[in-house]
Amino acid sequence: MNRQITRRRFLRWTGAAAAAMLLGRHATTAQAAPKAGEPAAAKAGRPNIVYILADDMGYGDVRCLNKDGKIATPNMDRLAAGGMIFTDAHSGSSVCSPTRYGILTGRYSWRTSLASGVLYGYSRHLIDPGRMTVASLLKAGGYHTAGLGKWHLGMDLPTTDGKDAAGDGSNVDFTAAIANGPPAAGFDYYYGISASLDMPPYVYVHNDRFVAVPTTTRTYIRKGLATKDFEAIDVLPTLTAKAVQYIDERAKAAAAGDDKPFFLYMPLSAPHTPIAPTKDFQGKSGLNDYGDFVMQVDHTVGQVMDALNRRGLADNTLVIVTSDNGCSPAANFKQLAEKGHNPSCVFRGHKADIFEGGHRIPFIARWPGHVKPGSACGLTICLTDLLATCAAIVGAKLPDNAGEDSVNILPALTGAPAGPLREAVVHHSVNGSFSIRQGKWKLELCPGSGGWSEPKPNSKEERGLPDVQLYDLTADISERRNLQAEQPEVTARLTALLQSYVDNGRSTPGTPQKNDRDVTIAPPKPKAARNPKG
Ligand SMILES: [Ca+2]
Repeated sequence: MNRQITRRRFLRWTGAAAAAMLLGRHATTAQAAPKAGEPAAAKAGRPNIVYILADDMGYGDVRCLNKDGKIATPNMDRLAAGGMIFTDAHSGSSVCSPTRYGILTGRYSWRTSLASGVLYGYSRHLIDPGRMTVASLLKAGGYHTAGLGKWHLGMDLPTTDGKDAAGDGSNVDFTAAIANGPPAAGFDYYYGISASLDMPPYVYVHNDRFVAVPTTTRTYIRKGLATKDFEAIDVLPTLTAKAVQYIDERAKAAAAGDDKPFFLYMPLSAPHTPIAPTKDFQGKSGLNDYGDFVMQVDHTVGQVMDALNRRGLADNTLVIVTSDNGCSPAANFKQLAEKGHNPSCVFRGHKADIFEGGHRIPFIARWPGHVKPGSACGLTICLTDLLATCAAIVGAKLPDNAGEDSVNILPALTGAPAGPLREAVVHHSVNGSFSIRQGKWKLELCPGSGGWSEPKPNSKEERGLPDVQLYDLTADISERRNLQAEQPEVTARLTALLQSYVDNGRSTPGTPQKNDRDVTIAPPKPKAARNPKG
């Protein structure tokens, strides 16, 4: 299958230099433009793309997705009224770093060296600098690209002794340039934090530099180096203000003749721990501080939409709001249940799990003139699909060594897909357990949650359970009746399909690729699941 960049289109949009760079890196030969019709979007003018990624916000936390939800989310509801909700959207993993890798590269993270768990604030880069990302694709396609938020994909920090950064940051040279961070992944502009809001260093990063040298410490779950003026409570408002400022700047640039569309990737730091809503939101949900923090995330969505509307950009912008995994138990499910609210809606489990609560996530898309207002889509999609979707929007063909697990969801966004978009989707839990879903069938290659809910990996509750779980999600959305013994053919078929995705280094059509490590789909070796608050 031809997945190579369409040279002619790139030359036309970006000039020879950018196209040559992209082609040199990702493709060996140039191809003529595809004969099939160009995407409508490419013909009509490329849209701006704004991608807002909440951190640990559950499917059930968004009112328009959960009629029984008790958190007011008027801005996300308004976005849905003007666009489309997806009821079967999934993150590739049930924790932060691997999902983010998948979003930006279109490749499942379990193909990398990260076999389980997450990265930390001083971790080295996970995205190979030679790998195409959504940002590098769009940049080569003529976009201005910005990232505002929590990176959590590692970056190579400069050190005073030439060794890797120590876990406590003691050898980091906070005055020197950072390598293989957001700029290397294709972002023209980046402002944010290196990992989760509870992972040091508590120092903002601007492009490839820390903004200041930390001279003190802070403890947000974890203790670590911090600048004197860094406060966790300020991070979401800061990112929101930066986003509004960025949209204003792009509008001014357009007025001055720079008509580049923009890609704004906003991986928010919230409602992840430390759960720290600002004073304006404290007590507002009537539930608990987590409910308040979700309301503040919703407010951020509203601020971004207001800025787009104020600048007349909303009509030509594809806005996506989603979450990197399910809600964390840090939200206090028991307390929320007492008020009638379930962040996981009808789904079993939560963040970190192989169950639906770990990876079925909110997904709302708005794009006037392309996405039907007030519509809903029940097709299975995955956050790894962004790369292929953006390629389709700009009329580019992906090379074989990019977006190995990315499927174009534009047919779903714009109306009438002929059938399922994906052959299947693969999920991964915090301890490295696999699951594969095809249609109504979901096979989980572990006896328990593979994460933080019961039955936990290697717990006494898990002992004696079958090695695998097979659920019929049409009849049993809450994954309670394991059918693996009754449906051995389905179990065997899905196991073989997953193995073929591993062996081929990809789950989409194209030339087989290599994984970065030997991947085994068998249940992980006994090791207690840690709670890294990732
Ligand atoms: Ca997360």
